[in-house]
Amino acid sequence: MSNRRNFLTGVGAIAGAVGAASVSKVAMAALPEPVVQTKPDTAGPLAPPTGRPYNPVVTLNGWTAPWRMKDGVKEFHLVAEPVVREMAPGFKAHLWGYNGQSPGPTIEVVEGDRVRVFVTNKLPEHTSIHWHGQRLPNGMDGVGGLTQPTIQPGKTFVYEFVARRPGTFMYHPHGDEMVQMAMGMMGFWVTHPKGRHPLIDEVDRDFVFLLNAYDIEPGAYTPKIMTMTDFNIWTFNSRVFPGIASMNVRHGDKVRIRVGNLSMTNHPMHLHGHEFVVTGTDGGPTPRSTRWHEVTTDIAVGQMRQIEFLADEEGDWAFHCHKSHHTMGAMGHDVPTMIGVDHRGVAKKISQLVPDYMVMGERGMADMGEMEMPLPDNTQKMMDGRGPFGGLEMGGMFTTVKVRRGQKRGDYADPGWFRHPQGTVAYEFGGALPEPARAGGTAPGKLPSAAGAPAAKDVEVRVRKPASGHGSH
Ligand SMILES: [Cu+2]
Repeated sequence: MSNRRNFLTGVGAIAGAVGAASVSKVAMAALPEPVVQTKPDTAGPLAPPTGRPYNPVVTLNGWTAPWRMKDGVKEFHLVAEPVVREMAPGFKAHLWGYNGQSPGPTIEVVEGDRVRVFVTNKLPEHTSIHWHGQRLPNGMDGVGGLTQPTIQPGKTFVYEFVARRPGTFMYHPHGDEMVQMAMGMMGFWVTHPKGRHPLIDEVDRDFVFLLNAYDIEPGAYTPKIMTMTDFNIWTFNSRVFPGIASMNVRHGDKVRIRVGNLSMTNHPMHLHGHEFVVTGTDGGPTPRSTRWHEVTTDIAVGQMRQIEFLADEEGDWAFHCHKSHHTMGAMGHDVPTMIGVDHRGVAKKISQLVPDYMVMGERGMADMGEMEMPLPDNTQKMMDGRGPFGGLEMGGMFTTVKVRRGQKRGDYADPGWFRHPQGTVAYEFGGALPEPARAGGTAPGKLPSAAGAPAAKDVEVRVRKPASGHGSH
């Protein structure tokens, strides 16, 4: 077990809290001890100590729940509880999650396993867990009020079913769902195939994470729970760049990345430098005839996609949501477009009155990533993270796939920034700049009028950056 794992066995005294549900006599026996993770680090793969073998996944800034084997049944214990999640260094959020973290631990089982999950509710309100995508008895589906009574605070329920089909799944509450998912309650579930599967290839690396979003005001610690679309913190597994771990692989590795979307909008996920195929959805593996190469795949709300590619180009390759405002951090929505506006005079006057005054975005917004504007405590910088060449100007759903020849098989350690071979980095041109030829000899800054046409009144259009009121992300 990786030494980065820091398991505390905090919640010991809940035996006897078994509540209303009585699934079987076995289920009424002592509960397995819940395992709690207090750090947001990426834990190494958890090789299965019992049960059938499989190639474990690695959860970005997360971990896999250990289990107890009891009479041939894999028993897990999830504790729904308030947690403190470090979203990035210097930025903590008060969320709800499972076993010390949001998202909760990844559950890994094998096709055909009988699984029993004890769910203890330590939240101030009722909850339930829905096992998204699973084939199971209706009464185990976890929809509060529809298929079971909700789990009241202090109570423990038992879910039990056979993991019937291999694939990529999620779990989340189905009781006060909008609030509880806005607070971070969710987790990943992987059912590995029990043997060779015609549509599931063996891979060298298998990463998983969830897309989620929060509305946390600068300086606040707790997400706003009534937000429907206007979220401002865009996360992989409740982490924002530069807090998101890189995916470190060996040159030549076959890599699988499984992504589930439990935010309230779609995310076109984009990989640099390689083409991938979508090999599975929450419905299972895709038929080979449906797979084509692409570099971006859109993941709608409530969907999962698993992508696969051969990591055969060395370097630090960006992997991010292609909605550009989803790779940025908490920002006010009322920043006007100031590009091209010279307000030095005004700024000077204001700064005599307000010493810290800064004008936002006079030359674009790139300056804002590095500027020393005072921020409230516990606020994510809007665009943070430094690379080997300077600021990355990314603050949300962004990470890298680091492909290295020197990476050992099975080694997930961060190799640091890529050292580019000499002569392979874009460089500044040092020669003289010729005047660009412009149609009709129009002066720079003016739109050329149609060739030959009499000079009509020029129409100038200015592009306005989306400011307030972009409610439909
Ligand atoms: Cu996005």
